Amino acid sequence: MSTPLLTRDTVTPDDADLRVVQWVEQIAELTQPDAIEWVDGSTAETDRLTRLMVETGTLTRLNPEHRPYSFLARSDPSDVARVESRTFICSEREEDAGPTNNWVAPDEMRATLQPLFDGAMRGRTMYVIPFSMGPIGSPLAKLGVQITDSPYVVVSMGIMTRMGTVALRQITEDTEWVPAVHTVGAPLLAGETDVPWPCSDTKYISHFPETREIWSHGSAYGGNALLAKKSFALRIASVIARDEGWLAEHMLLLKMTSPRGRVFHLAAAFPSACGKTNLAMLKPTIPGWKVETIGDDIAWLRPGPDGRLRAINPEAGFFGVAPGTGVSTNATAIETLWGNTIFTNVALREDGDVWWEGLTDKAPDRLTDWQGNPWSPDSGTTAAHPNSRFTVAARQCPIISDDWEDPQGVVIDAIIFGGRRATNAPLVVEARDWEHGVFMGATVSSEQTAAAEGTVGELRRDPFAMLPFCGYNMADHWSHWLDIGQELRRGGRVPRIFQVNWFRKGEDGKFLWPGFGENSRVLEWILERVDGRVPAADSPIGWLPAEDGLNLDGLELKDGALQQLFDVNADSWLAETDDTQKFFDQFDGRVPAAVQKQLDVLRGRLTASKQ
Ligand code: TSX
Ligand code: MN
Repeated sequence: MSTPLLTRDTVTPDDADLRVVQWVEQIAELTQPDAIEWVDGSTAETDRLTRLMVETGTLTRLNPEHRPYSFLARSDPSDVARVESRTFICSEREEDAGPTNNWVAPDEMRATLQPLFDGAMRGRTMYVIPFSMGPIGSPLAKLGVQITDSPYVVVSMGIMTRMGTVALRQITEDTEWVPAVHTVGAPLLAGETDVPWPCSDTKYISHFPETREIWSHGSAYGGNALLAKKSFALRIASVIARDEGWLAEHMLLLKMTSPRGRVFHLAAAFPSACGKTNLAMLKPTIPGWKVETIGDDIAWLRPGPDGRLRAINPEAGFFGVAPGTGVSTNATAIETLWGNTIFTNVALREDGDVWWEGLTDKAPDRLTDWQGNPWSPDSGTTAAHPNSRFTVAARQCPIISDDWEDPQGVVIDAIIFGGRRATNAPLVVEARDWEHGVFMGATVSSEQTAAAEGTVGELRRDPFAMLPFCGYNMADHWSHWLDIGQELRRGGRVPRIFQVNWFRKGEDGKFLWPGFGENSRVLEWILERVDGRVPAADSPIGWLPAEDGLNLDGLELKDGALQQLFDVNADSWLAETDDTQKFFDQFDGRVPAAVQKQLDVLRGRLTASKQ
């Protein structure tokens, strides 16, 4: 049954692919772990690892009466988020990474990483995690193997992916699989005691798009460490997708059923802090409509044999931001988190349950904050870290769609791009055609919300919400989208593209649109456009809802709010087009002509509208 390798603790599965076994041996030789464990994905294994982490202080078991099979992890205060400044795309040529990525030549990065990984796992167990992104055996799924020395990463990957023996069995002689090596970068000397959250100040999240490898050092947090997610399913997958003719996108997926029983599927891209998970779990306020969740973060989309665009959620769980998630903003997420959940950097209640800002209006008494200190509302800090998270299986979502694991994917009827914009961007606008939609994707932006990220109010460009996640030149990504449009056109079934903005403000600085469940009205309009059931009004920026086109039954908007939500001010839009041109100029002539033409046409229409 077992073939010992390197150390006596090692149990290599008999049927493991030889290339995987050899790679594991090679990484073990480099990183020098005390033991190797092949992860099988069983419940017994999860139980053993969580118990181990409770002993070492990495996890606190929550009160099972309130939150069964759930844990709180407190990270090191220096390791609380993805670090974009330490994320690298190591393509042979700098221009293939493009101006929006950190680029280092592959040889140079290998030379940097070699001494860092040398002996990095001393005193620790090396875990081998085979995983599938997408339903096991789906033609749209892809395989990977992550090596890590963090049991927290193992248990998290077990929630976020299809992990273990089922995935390893998919890897045979001629299967493509992506190797990902992760270390917290904190080797233990003999006799040295461990800390609850080992990590290192030397952080590298490195991607080699040409050889399709991922190497991550120094962090155990989120996307820095759960390499199946942003590193594989977006950065490496976007490169594979470009080469194979499909799309790996930062999009939620949802199914929506009309009162007449017509079923639609939507894919939507939003920058961070726009409430993607909230939209994926929307509770419609309009009667008769139903929303079901397929995914909240990543979509892989591919023109199918019938010419229609099909999509899967490659993930198996949600790694969602906790603060702001409450019964009034996302009751479905709250239901999803009933148990079997890992919470990271939230606050601990006296009764052994969790809390974060926005879970309830009022903080409970005697909280312990995310750093383990006593906390009260007048502490002057937040109880939960603003980037604190829940990690939970998607199947626990009460409105998970029955087709969320369809191996063929779901047919996409409409694609939505959003942003957080106080001005200019209307509540909803439809693109004139695919090229115009690609332009909308290329110009996605959000206004800065926190001074720490830059000047408040300044536009942060986030094309396709992919700025930190595209594994190749962003302008080439737009060309690839144009190519996909060509292919869909040949099949005769092109999804319609829309832009939405829930965050427009009036002169009083207040939000004009109530958002949340009321966004179902906007989705209804989008789907009725897809169905050809409602007229639209032409405007310089695309198709807007015609007079009375948007269903506002039972909704009280302030006087003038509707007009302001759809106002197109030619002068401020023209100023924005100047900014867009500057943004395009960054790409040294790689912006596709069809996208530049969209900008020129937009300027022409805006200028004409002033006459
Ligand atoms: O997630 C949000 N959505 C999408 C919901 C499906 N948020 C939270 C964003 C931070 C992650 C929103 N915030 C949305 C929204 O549609 N809209 C707003 C702005 C807003 C906030 C509060 C109110 C209204 C708008 N409150 C009242 O009107 C009372
Ligand atoms: Mn995301």
